[in-house]
Amino acid sequence: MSIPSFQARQRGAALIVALMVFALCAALLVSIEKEGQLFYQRMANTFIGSQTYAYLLGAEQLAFNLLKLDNELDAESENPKDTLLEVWADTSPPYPLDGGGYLLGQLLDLEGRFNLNWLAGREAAGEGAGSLTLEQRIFVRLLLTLRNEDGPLMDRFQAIAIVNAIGDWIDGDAIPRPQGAEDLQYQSKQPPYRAANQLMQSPSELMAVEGMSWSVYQQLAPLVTIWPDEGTKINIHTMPRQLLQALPGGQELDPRTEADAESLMELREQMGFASIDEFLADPYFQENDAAQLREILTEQSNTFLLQAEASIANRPQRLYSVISRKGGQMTVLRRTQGSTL
Ligand SMILES: [Ca+2]
Ligand SMILES: [Ca+2]
Repeated sequence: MSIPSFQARQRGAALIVALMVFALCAALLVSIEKEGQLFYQRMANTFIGSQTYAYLLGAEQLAFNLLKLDNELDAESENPKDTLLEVWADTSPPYPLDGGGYLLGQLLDLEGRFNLNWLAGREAAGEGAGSLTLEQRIFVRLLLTLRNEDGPLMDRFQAIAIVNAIGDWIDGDAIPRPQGAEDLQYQSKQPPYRAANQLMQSPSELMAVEGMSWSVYQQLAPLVTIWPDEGTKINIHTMPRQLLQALPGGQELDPRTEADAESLMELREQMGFASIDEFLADPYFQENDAAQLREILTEQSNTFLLQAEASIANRPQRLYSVISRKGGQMTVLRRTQGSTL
């Protein structure tokens, strides 16, 4: 081995080591930059998320102010009402936010809906055991108004079965009603579960009840509620058309047609109803026991649902807040993000 060739090999080895060190440094730098970008992205996401949520809470405050204002106006009125012609019910266009985002919100009256927890009742023995209560008959009719392009989503037999299954779901006992469902039915499902045997805590519990399907639930969800938990009535000024179709009928279980309810809906949109008595005096209710219906109707509401959406950097977020204004005091009863209640 000659000395020059030994030196040349040494130089070669040093070059390889230098190249390896360079490659290692380059790989480290790329990795550090990637981590840095991820860190920056995470920080930006957190910041945008917090900022959007702050806007959504702002929408809640705005809703409080509108409901307070309405409460003050109602306090000065001789005939206080909560109607869809009032300011709180306005659907305002999206409010533009800095940087191209938007904020929008809508207040809905939950006391214009059917309260599912009404269905726990049973017709008193002696008045025809096994028959349905006034509220249960209204709910059967409401179920029969649900339709798709092929016609009604269910027949009367299925509607009564759902009403009884909901009653069993809520009532404290384990004795099934006719066509109802208690633990026995739910424990044979995969996975097995048990009946709640208490008042519903969310309308989405409906999906666990025997006989309920996704298509029925989707149509029913905007028509039903579980709030307020006491003193529930239906506001004649805000109830949806399907509920108006379901309201009259006495002992009958067929709902009125859309066309039947239309003239009353038009009257409400144009002039509003003067009072519950005037509303019930309409020939639409002639076959009914007006005194019995009057018991479950009201002209005022104190439980509302705010549906708000805010978007910054094309990342929309939603907030659903159930707001109570009992005694003029604003309280958030439930707040959920992303999905409906
Ligand atoms: Ca009002
Ligand atoms: Ca039960």
